[in-house]
Amino acid sequence: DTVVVATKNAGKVREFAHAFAKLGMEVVSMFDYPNLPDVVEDGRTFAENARKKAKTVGDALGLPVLADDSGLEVARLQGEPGVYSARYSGEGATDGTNNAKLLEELGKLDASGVERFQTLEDGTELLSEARFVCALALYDPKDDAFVDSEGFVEGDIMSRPRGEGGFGYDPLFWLVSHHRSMAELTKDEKQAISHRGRALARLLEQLNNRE
Ligand code: ITT
Repeated sequence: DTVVVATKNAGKVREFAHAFAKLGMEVVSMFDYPNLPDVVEDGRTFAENARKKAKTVGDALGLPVLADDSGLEVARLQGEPGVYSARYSGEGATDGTNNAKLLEELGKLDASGVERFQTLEDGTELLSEARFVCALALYDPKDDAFVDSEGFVEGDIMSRPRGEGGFGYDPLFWLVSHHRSMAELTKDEKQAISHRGRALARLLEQLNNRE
């Protein structure tokens, strides 16, 4: 069995491939369908954007499609970068430039005299509470119907990166529960607690309840 995931993000592809392999399913992504129309992600919410991506690709392929819209909401930045997480540092953004931008923005706050709220034993400072959000939409063009789900994980933004795993903002995302950054977790550990892992579990639950 094959699941089409409407994403061009290699980190997401790895995580979905890992999760679906446990269910005996393979993942194909937009890397396998390079000629599909680009999706304009102009929704105001993660859920809206996830539906948009799933529908655009699902209608183009005539197949059921799963889409993921996700991002980081930082408390002391009033929820930024939010739905703009992928492009936080502008055109040509990479994980590296986005992480640098995040530390720059939090650094501006510190300069205005706001105290950092915690320091780890290695000297890393925790700069703000934050959460990752993931909205999933499964779209079936046959009946023009969606199944939606959402997942969240709470953590703190670190003053410097730690770990080589995951992608995106993971090296700056501290998990009190694990006393490690998200990038220091194994794939299974990340799937068990992450916004994406939780959203996927809820989506599968809904699908199972329908049968
Ligand atoms: P697609 O739209 O092609 O799926 P994208 O990277 O543009 O890929 P989003 O618009 O959903 O996807 O942006 C999500 C961004 O949020 C992503 O680029 C990361 O910067 C961040 N992000 C999402 N999930 C993450 C995770 O598990 N760990 C770290 N950062 C994550």
